[in-house]
Amino acid sequence: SVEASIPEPQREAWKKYAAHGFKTKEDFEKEVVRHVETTLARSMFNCDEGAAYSAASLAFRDRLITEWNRTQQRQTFSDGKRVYYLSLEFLMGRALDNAMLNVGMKDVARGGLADLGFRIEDIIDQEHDAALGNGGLGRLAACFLDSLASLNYPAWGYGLRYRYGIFKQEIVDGYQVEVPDYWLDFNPWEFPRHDVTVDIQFYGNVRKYQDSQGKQQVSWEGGEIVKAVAFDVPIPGFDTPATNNLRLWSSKAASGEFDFQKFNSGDYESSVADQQRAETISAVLYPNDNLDRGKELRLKQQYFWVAASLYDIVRRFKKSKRAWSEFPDQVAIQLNDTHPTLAVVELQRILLDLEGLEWDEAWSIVSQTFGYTNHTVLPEALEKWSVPLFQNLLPRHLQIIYEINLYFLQTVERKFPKERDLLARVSIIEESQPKMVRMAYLAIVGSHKVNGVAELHSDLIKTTIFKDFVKIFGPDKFTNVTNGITPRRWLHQANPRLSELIASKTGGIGFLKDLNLLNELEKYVDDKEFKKEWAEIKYANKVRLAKHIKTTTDVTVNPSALFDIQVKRIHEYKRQQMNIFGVIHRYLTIKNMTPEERKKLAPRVSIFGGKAAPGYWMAKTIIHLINNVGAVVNKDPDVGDLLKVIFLEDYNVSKAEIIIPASDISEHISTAGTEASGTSNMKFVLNGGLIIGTCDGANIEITREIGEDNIFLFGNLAEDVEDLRHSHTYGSHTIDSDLAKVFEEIKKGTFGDAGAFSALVGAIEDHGDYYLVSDDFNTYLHTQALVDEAYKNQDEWISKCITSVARMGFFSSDRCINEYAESIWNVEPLAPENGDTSGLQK
Ligand code: F58
Repeated sequence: SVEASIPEPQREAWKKYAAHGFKTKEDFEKEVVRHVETTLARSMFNCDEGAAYSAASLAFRDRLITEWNRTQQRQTFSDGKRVYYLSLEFLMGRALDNAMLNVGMKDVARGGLADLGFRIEDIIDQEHDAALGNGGLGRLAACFLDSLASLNYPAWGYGLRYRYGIFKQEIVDGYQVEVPDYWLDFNPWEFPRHDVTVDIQFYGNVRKYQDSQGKQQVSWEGGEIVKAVAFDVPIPGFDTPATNNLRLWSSKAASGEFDFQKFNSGDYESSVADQQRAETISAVLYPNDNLDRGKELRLKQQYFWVAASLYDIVRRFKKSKRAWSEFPDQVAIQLNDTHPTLAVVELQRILLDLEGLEWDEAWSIVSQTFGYTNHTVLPEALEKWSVPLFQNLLPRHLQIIYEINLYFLQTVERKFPKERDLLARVSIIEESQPKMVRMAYLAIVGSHKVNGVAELHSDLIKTTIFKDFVKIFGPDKFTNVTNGITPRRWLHQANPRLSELIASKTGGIGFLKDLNLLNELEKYVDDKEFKKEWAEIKYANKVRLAKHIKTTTDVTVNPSALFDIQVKRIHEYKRQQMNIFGVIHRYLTIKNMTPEERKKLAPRVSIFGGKAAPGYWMAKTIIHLINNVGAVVNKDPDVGDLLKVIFLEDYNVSKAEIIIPASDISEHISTAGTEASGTSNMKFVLNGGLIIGTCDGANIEITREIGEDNIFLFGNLAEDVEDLRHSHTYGSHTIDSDLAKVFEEIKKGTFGDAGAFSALVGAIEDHGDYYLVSDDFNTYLHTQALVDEAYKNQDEWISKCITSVARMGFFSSDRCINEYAESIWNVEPLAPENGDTSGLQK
């Protein structure tokens, strides 16, 4: 703030001693030793790998914060528009490796650590993942932060600092067991800002009164206050000094540590209870993926985070002393799904109740500021909140929602006077028992743009769940921004050897900033030497994964076998059950083969990984079946190397970095029309693996880019799904004959107690097969057979892989962020001035 700024005459001293962060290997070593000896209070006599990791991270953190400061100053002085990305999830994974690569100092760090007695890989491996997300949505937010910084966009992320991230998954006797993930024990990547706090109000009541000028005023009074404390995480861009900020809010009792009054009067328990209740708000990430549960604590989390973030954004805007009408020229806020939709209401409340603007003026500012990204069409995932719950927790916000709805419905009524049903259909308030607030509708009404995350998905939202809104607002409000991934983490960091090989053929590491340069690789599709190197790298990555499999599951797999991988959250719509049924079918086929026939078969390792939501029983059953099948197959001497079935425990970002580069084929086999985009499909192809997949989400655009010959597509199309479902329920539903054989075997008890899997089988046999497993099973098996055949011709296979990688430029999250910037946010990059370099070393 202005009051805390140092007077001009004393600033010389500050400039002279300004922190710069290390630049050379020697400086880096000095910093590491200093942090070990002072920050950590240890010495060379008790410096283990954990301490070395901490000290190395602190050295990098110091460097980042210097650039962070400069970036923030530059953005403040330039006084341009900023982007705020509001997401309840940021699935960041590890930070050290990423920071070293983005600032171009990994080799320096490798040398420095070696001088100090450590191997850099062991040090990187010490880091606990920041797992503040469930899956695709949270990881997308993390990729976006990387691109925003790398492209020099002035942007902040806002999220929650969960004390417990997504649970750790253990497999015990084939079952998933959840273990809490307490990750904050020592986190060198965050800066607590105990001076940046916001008081957040809950409950209470609303009072209307006339002020001294006779104007109607509204005040929200009483209830309870919880304090939000900011924790900042610096986000380094790649090959630029620009360092953005991710601000995570942590909750704390407003009264401080605990209530001394109560404490002194002997009421120890309740004084501590208040504190604990406040801290509960940011305690834990809800572990549901694509399911909405409507719990009060979740709504509290949402408001807590949204209110603190908006307070911060508005405070920053007010410092510029501009007129309110300029707010949308200075601020773009993106809603990552409906979870932050309360921000729309909160901004309207601030402008109306606190700043005294008229409704229309305020609403025009609000609706120009927000953009909303939808990530799902699954009805069970669309957020709704009960009106009574809202009334109790956020009484003023509920009033404002009713008013937003009233004005909205009035305009609809004027435009479509004869359509009574339409009003009920698009009302933000669902007239159910109890009434519900439909958050997606609120987000649409409160935003100037709504986007889906892949072409098919964006078309589907326009023709199904949001059809009425297209009619009301016109088609231009709805747009598509196909998802992307950061090539820095998902190629350069996860697959350094491939990155190096690509760099050697495309004129350096420029492709990491302009992924279309991958095109150059097409020249080498028939280059023998190049292909040999390519194959060697894939093999080495498979050896690395095989080692991981050995240490974690004690199963030995052959790295020459075809690695077939499906890693993602476990969900019926993603159809891991279809995959494991296919594996069982393969097992039965092998059992029935003669030894000669077996010799001709390509050996396969089927690898699964992913967490089931703790309350999602069917998903847990799928995990159980996979493990039981593995237990039978992996020790069957008839099978040997021909088939191995692996379930990798606790799939997360850092494990993905080992798993993805090792795949030959990966499975993206959701029922058509259910997976909004998928992003791991992009990661697998970028790492030189092929895909077996359905015509769903981004698979369709991947096919368009890389060519139909380079992907194994199968299954019914989205446009036919509805009719098929209808025919299951109202016509006759015969189960595919191969699938029936698989079910027979499960029922015989070959894979353990058949009763354990009866619901899984029953969902398909008796309960309508909602996800069309039986309908797609035949073409799935057939297409897997094509994969077997294709893999036998390694030379052609590798050509397909190289061609695919060469054509993946489109899927960089840089392209994606540029599209958001241009078509939704209307923001420009702010390039660092000449001479303002981070001392990049490649
Ligand atoms: C995912 N959604 C989509 N939601 O399923 C996936 O197709 C898409 O690629 C990705 O978003 C990015 O656009 C997703 O991950 C969640 O995990 C939510 C978490 C909070 C509760 C509701 C689901």
